[in-house]
Amino acid sequence: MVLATELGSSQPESSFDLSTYLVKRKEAIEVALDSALPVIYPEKIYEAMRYSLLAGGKRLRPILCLASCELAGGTADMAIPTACALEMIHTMSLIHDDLPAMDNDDYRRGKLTNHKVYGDDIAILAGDGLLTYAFEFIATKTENVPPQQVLQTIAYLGRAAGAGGLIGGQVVDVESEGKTDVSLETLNYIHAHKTGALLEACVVCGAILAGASAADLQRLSRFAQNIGLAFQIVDDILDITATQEELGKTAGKDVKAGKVTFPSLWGIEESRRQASQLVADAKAQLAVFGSKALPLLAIADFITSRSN
Ligand code: GRG
Repeated sequence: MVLATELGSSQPESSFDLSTYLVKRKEAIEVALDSALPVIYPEKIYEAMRYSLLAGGKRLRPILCLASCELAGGTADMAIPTACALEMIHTMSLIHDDLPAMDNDDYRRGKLTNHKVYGDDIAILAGDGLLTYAFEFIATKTENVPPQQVLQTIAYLGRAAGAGGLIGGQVVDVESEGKTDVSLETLNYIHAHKTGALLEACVVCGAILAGASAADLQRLSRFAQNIGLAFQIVDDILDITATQEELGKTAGKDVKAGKVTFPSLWGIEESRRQASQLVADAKAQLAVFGSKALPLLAIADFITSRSN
């Protein structure tokens, strides 16, 4: 297990250096993910799972989980197995999303997609392997957290990943494909579920592990719902404005597919304004936490300023 010192300690209250924080946290998460998933028999499946899990990415979800656990008075060590599990679930959703039956993408995180390297059959199974292992990992590796809080975390995550969360969002997305009359309400549903549900689970589960009160969980949930939507709006903008090299995946896919997105409904400038407003609303939810909220506040700002 990763030690608190390796995870980088909490920052001094007056200043907060987000880039150093993100680099340190990302390094610690890479180490934890690497040791979480050794290659054993049958090697092929573990190699395919590791191929995508260790392919980089911003590691935003585990970083949010650790930050939220600390905000709520816990330690990063308490949340590291859940943080790894969140990245496993996120990665499995990317593997399945990239399959020919879904988005049919050739590149992800700057590398060939899982099915391009291992074939559709193994890619499906690698996703399944990561999804199931995520829950096993939380249940078996979480230490120094009351069992009731671990159970609540597992239940929250199961709901977020399931038909009422990621899967539901993906289903409505798939059903909306090729339609030009997708409403803002439907678009909001898709993204609140497909992207927002897991981001919310990151923040809420971190705080559950720390034993946060129901009122604090509510505040953190509202914070995360807002940054989740802002994250997706920025994602849609970047699909138009960024290059394949910057994104590590095919750029301009939405326009090419004639997909209804936030910028296609609002234009880029208004989309940026909406994303900034959502981030401002998100940050307002954390006012009660004072300087303990500095990392989450800075991450919220990063969501609108990011370039990939
Ligand atoms: C969870 C059981 C289960 C099934 C998955 C395929 C599917 C169902 C859902 C699709 C979810 C999906 C791909 C949502 C898009 C989310 C999104 C904006 C991804 C990009 O996230 P980043 O930018 O990527 O954080 P990195 O690579 O940095 O981690």
